[in-house]
Amino acid sequence: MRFDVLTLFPEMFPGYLGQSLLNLAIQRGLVEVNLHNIRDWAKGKHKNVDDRPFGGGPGMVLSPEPVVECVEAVQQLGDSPGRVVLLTPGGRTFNQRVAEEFSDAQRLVLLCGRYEGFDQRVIDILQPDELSIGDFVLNGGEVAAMVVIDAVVRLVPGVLGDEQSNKQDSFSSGNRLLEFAQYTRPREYRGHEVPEVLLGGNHPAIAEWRKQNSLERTRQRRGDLLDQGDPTKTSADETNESSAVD
Ligand code: 6GU
Repeated sequence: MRFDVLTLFPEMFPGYLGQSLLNLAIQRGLVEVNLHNIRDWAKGKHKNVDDRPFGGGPGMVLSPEPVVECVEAVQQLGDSPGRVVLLTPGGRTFNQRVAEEFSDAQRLVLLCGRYEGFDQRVIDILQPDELSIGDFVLNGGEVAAMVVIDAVVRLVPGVLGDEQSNKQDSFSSGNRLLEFAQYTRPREYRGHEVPEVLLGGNHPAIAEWRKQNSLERTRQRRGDLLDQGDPTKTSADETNESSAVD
């Protein structure tokens, strides 16, 4: 899978991209991340990429020309154009469902904003998928782009090694339960003991303990996940079941 990241701050990425799982995926050729500096498409002596908003107000707005021209040039690279994703607090909220959908793509073009945002013509012309990572405001889309890459890369076949591991993840299709508590050695630490059932080899009992622990944690922390029906099924599963009965 190929990612192209368009940003005014490409230096923010190499530290993150060099990190273990992602670095390994890149080394194995499963994932490719190309960084592009929007400023390289700015014209004039000062290479300006932003300007004051028409109508007044604080901050600066990213100009349409360098952004649109950067996206168009980047789309010419590679075998086929990618899906354009613009990272903005005003976008639809990213979640595991969206990560699953993106992991089916061959190529994603991630457009990171700064300042007070993009000139609206960028959106009108490129018609990107506008995406937010949650209800809070970041200084720019770079960290959000890393979040999207991180979540999507885990779903690319071969990246995790064990293909089962992401199917069981919380929030993946078919699982709306939080993870159960995990323990390793020592058996006792500062008076806190590992639950007895995990120490014996009774695997059905261990599976039952883990299921109950997941349910209990989900009830305590994220009751909203349990209000949506069977937490081990997707809403699509439930729709199919009821139509099968009809
Ligand atoms: Cl994608 N960008 C910015 N600047 N802030 C955000 C965000 C994105 N998602 C949540 N907050």
